[in-house]
Amino acid sequence: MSRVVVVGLGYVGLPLAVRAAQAGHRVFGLDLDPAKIEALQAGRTYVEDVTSGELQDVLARGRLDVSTEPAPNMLHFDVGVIVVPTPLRNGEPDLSCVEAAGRTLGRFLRRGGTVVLESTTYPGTTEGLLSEVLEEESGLSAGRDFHLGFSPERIDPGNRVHTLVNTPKLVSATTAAGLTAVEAFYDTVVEQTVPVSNPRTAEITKLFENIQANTNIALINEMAELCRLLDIDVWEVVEASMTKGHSMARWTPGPGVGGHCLPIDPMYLAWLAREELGRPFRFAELAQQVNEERPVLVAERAVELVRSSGGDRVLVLGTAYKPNVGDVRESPAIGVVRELQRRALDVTVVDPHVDRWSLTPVLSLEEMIPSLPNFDLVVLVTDHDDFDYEKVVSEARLVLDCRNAAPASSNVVRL
Ligand code: SAJ
Repeated sequence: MSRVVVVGLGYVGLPLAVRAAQAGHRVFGLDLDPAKIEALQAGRTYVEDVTSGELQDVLARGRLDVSTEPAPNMLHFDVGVIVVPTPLRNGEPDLSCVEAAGRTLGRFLRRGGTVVLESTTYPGTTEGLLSEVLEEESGLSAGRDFHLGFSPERIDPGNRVHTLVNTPKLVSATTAAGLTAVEAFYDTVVEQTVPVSNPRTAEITKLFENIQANTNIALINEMAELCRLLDIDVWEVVEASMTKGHSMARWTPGPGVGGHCLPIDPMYLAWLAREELGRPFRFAELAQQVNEERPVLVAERAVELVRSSGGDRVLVLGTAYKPNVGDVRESPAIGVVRELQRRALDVTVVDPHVDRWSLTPVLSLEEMIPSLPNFDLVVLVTDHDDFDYEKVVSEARLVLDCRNAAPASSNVVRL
């Protein structure tokens, strides 16, 4: 059993902290957000992949403590894991959270300790910025006095098949002894660890995983627009291509790409390519451009449809960035709604998973069905399982379906 500190208790950090506690470690979870800590101390989860029961169990057994403030019992931690956001600021990497977390851990780091970064970032962050702040705060030397590594998170929010435990976990460290320490920790929390040569390799592998997704989504989005103009059903093209059975992966067109990963992470590598190599990383930039155009395209199609009906009232179904989650970060729905409002349309939204939404009036799921006839157009942006698509089509005047989720009908137009 080790003494483990997890810095950042979001949709990646909380599952890791709870899993480490379940595996028998003594875990101390840190998060700057008092609302998160208050919820956790009350035994309430806020992450789809951790149930309140699992949380309450490790709290009751004294395996997990959480706080907004570091505490003396963090001293001499065995393993410190940094799982904090790595957003963009004005289109450039913002590693301020990683630096702050590194400084916090550095103050409690002692000889023999291990620090692992999980946050997605450009190659060179672990051995550069993070190593520097840890050494400054601790007075120790990375690789000699403490171990330092990188292990990318691969959480797919809401995915019940591929979980933290059964998704192979890349592990890396700056030294062989460090790799042994990092591997030993993760071997207690996941089924399979996959060592790679060094942190830079692990950092860029994670970015490659998300860039290939973002690029493929941009490709199918571009295909969708071409097929529409050629009067070809792109969804039939997708399904037909899958019959090949090999060397094809199923990507589907949509209203854009949301979440705090796919629209963000590739730009870390695009920035590094320009900044350090003086050359663009074209696929990342092109995919970003294509995907960012989608919400505007949705709004343009919606305006055409509404104007032809002489109305202006639009109901948007789904504001989360993907089905069955409540996260609106970078959600395409935000771009769609803002563009519709810019075109002076009267927009209302429904999303039973999203608690905080301030851009428009909100209808509850219960209010939605009886209200449908009051709207000139329904735009299906996020295809939550909660929506009764048969009912929506039967009650709505007109539906613009961005997800191929509604049944075919004379009043349904596909994006
Ligand atoms: N989307 C499409 N078409 C698709 C797939 C997704 O339009 O075929 C859209 C979704 O609607 C959503 C966005 O892309 O708006 C991202 O959704 P996602 O489920 O593909 O990705 P995330 O952000 O939830 O999780 C991704 C996953 N990485 C990859 O798909 C390579 C997940 O496995 C990662 O662990 C996660 O990023 C991460 O944390 O990096």
